[in-house]
Amino acid sequence: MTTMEEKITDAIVGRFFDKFRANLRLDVAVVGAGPSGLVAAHDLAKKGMKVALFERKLAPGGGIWGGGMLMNEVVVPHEAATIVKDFHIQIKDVGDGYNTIDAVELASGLIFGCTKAGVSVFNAIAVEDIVFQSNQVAGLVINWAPVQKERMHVDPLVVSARAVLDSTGHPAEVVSMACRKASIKIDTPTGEVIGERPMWMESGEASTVANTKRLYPGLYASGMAANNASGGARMGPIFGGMLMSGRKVANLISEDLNA
Ligand code: 48F
Repeated sequence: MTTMEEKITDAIVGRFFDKFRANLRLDVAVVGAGPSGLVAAHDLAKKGMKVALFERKLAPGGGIWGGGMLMNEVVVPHEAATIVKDFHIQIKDVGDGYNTIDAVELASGLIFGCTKAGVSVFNAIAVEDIVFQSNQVAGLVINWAPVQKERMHVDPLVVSARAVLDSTGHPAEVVSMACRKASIKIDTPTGEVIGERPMWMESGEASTVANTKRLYPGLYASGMAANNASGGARMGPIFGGMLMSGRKVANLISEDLNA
């Protein structure tokens, strides 16, 4: 007879590996579950794409949870309110064109919206390299985050994807890795990662969306990763640019993949 212990372990192992196996060949692999990656993954899944999101930390949500300086409220301008409403997240008007959102509701609402839209979210998995074939970014090299953190000498595994989205926030890890390891020139004014500029909220909000684009065949960037790549300013706890960047990149990727 199967013991309860065997049943529980078998259920988890079986379900996890079914999920993992079903995501070895993707339309879009999203790296980083901050606001821009979560909106992008959600929108792409809603458009019928096969999407998986890989997040190094145990809890997806990126820089949302802590609001500004650990005060867990964030600000979103009116022009991004429709995106938030798509996720049934509550906003509160504070005048002058701005709204506040409870940071915990924003993070959890975006994550729940993603999974409900059909995105497979793999937390505690870090992306450590890209697949680069025939001059195209074609997938991700992944490993358990604790393996990376402990610097264990353990070989990774690989998933293939028609498009890779770098939504890793300030470090733009995937784009930087691609430039360094594949020696590619990306679609920025210098052909390289220019680096994030200091705080300028108004400029950073606009440049986050403007800098959201395809940087190389198969490689896209959103959110602060896009600003880092193209030299945009940081903007702190206002999240309109992040949410609109996620929506913009989802439209770009789906147009490219459906072309
Ligand atoms: O930084 P993050 O929230 O990304 P974002 O969408 O939003 C930026 C804002 O949170 C904030 C801001 C708002 O004005 O400036 O900073 O640009 O989330 C990025 C996520 O990517 C994960 C990281 O743990 C975080 O949750 N990440 C980074 N590198 C990797 C990764 C990696 N190599 N593999 C997997 N996940």
